[in-house]
Amino acid sequence: MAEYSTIKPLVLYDIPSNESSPRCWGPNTAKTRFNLSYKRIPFTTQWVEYPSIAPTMESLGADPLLPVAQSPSDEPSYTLPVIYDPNHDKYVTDSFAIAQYLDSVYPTPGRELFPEGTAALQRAWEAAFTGALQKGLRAVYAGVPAKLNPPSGEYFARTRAKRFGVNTWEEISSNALDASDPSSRAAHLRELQAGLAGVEGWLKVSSGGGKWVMGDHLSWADVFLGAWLLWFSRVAEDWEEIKGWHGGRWGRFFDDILAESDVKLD
Ligand SMILES: N[C@@H](CCC(=O)N[C@@H](CS)C(=O)NCC(=O)O)C(=O)O
Repeated sequence: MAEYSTIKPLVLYDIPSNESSPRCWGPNTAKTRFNLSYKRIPFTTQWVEYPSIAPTMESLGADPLLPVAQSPSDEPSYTLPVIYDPNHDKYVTDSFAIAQYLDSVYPTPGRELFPEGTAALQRAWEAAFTGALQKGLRAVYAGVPAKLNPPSGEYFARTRAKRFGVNTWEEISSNALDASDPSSRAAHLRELQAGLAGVEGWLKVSSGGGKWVMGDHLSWADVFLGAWLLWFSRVAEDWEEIKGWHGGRWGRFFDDILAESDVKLD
């Protein structure tokens, strides 16, 4: 494997939780964290609170996320992760584009995130995976604001309530996590479990019985799943239960990808 210990460290822009260590928690920035760690590319983290993402990225000259990377009706918007590569004086936005950039500029033979010819299929994996879990995600989202610093917590609750089409965040959080409403909480968890059952079915037909989506080769598709598991582990009140589902597959997968990536959590 190529050795990158002598290059200038890249900068990963990430959103902090309100815990001192680790501070990382979000699924999108975690993908890049896994990628950099797995490829053994040195990096430092620059923490940015949600309301500061757009002004900070605009002032740095980083690109907004283009609508095509989201849905056709969306406006361009500033999102994290963004990386800055001082070795090429370049900012890159969007976890998928960053992974492709890293594969092309820092090839690491044997640790390619996109083995030849697999990028389109891996893009499709993202869509299928996100679609499969979408309905149960309220159980995870509900735990986020309490994990963030006040400016980010307030921003997250306000913007995500709008995205879910509800007036106040309490409609999300009480639906999903109010222990006095067990059926509602259970309903969201069961949706999540059903979504993960679908993903488990895909993993079961992976070649040669290897533990990764592509058998023995860890790729972007695994990082996508691993980053979501990191998110669940950091914010979902029910993580202990979730990681035991499907014969303990999710807990095992999470431990495996943390170890294989040697992920720098910060
Ligand atoms: N497809 C993008 C999605 C990035 C994204 O949505 N990031 C969230 C943080 S998890 C964000 O920065 N949101 C900004 C906002 O809500 O204003 C990627 O994978 O990088």
